[in-house]
Amino acid sequence: MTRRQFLQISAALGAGSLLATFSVAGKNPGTGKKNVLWIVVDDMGFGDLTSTGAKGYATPNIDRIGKEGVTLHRSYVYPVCTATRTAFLTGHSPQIYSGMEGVLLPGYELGLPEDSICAAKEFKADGYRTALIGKWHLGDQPQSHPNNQGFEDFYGFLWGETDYFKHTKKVGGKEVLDFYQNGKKEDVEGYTTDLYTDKAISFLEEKDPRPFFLLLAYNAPHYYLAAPQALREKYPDNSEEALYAAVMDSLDTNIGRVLDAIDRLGLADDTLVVFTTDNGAPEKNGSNAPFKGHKNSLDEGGIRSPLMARLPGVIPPGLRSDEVFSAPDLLPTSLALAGAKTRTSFEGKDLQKLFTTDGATNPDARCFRYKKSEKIQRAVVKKQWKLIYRETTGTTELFDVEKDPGESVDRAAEHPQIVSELKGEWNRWSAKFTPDLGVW
Ligand SMILES: [Ca+2]
Repeated sequence: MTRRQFLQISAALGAGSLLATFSVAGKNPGTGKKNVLWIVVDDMGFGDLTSTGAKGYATPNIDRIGKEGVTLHRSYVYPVCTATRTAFLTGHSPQIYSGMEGVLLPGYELGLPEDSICAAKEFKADGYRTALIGKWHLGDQPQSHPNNQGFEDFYGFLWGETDYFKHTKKVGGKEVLDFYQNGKKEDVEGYTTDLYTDKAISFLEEKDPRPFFLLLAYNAPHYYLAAPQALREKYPDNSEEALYAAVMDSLDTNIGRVLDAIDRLGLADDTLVVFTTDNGAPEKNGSNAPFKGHKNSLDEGGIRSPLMARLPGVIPPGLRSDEVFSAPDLLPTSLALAGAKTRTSFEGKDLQKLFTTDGATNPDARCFRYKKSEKIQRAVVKKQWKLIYRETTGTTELFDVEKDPGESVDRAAEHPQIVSELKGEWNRWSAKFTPDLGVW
C-alpha cells in the first residue's frame, strides 16, 4: 500500500480503526473477510440452555452468543451426528454421499470421499487457515481424514464418541485410543472440554495474517458422561442429572474462555461465532423440552437446535428468528456473512437475512430422511407446517409446529391440500438423488 492509498483509506475509516486493523494478528488486513468459528456440541437437547429453560446449572456464556447476536428457534439438524456434520460441512443433505445419513462406526469404508465438497476446502481455497478441534465422525479411512478434507490442523478424535479422560472408545471389547494431532495418534492428558478449549485459544493466538475457519466440535455433552473432580463436588448429588449439570457447566465455562480470548485478542468484530448442537438429546439424559422425541427420530426433539450466531455490526444483538433454517444452510450462510468466496453450489441456501433482519422470512420447504434398522422416517417442514411419516407405524401426520410445538394434534385430516403440497415437496427433493429416495 502506498502512503497516498493509506491516507485515503485512513480518511474513509478513521486512522485509529485502520491502525488497529493492522496491529492485531487475525484481523484480516485488506481481505475484508471475517473469521468463522463454528462451535458444535454433541447430543445437547434444545432445552439444555438457561435461555431455553434448563434448571440446575447455568449457561451464561453460551447464551451470551444469542444475547449479542441472533437466536434461531427453528434451526433443523438431523437425528444423528454423522448426518448433521455432513450437512454442516457440505451444504447439502447428508444423502449426497453414501452412508452419511446414519452413523459411521470404526473401520467403515464409508466417509467423506476424497473429492467431497467440504467447508474447510472452500474456506482454504479463499485464503483461510483452517482447523478442526474435537470431533470428526465423517470417516476414519485416509481419504476422509480431516487433514485430507481441507483442515490444515486437526486435534481431536475420528469416531462417534470418546472417553472424556482416557480418549478411547470400546471397539470389539477393547479400549482403543482415538486422539490425533494431525496424522499422529498421540494422547494428551486431560479432560476433553478443557483440552479442546486450550487448543482453540492457542489457535486464536497464532500470529497468522490469514482469516480463519475453525470448527470447534466438543464431544460434550455426549455420553458416557464424565466431569472433573471439582465439578463433581459442585454438583455432589450422585445422579445422572448432577453429572450432566457438571458436564454442561464445564462446557459453558470453556466456551466462555473462547469468547474471552476472542475479546482479548481484539477479534470480536471480525469473527462470526456460531453455536449449535448436532442432534437432540438421547433418552437417557438432557432435555429436548418443549418438544417431544429424542435423538434418532425426526420428531422436533430429535432435530431442533437452539442455534445462535454473533457478528457485531452485522448481526443485531438480541435478534430472534422463528423461520425455518436447516443444517445445509449453515455453510452458504456462513460464507456469505464472512464475505468469503465459494467455488461450488449448495443445496442449502444463503439465509443470512434471518441472521441480520428482523421479520425476514423463509417460505421454502426443507426435507429430511432418516433410516434406522432399515425403517424409514420422512419429514417436510414448510412455514408452520411439518409432515412426518414413520415406516414403523405406517402413519403420516401433519402438525402446526408453531401453535403445537409438542406435535400433539395431527391435522392431516383437516388439511388434505397441505399434506399433498408437502408430499409434492418431498417427491421433488427425493428425485434429485440417484437412486431417488422414494415416492411419498
Ligand atoms: Ca451427536
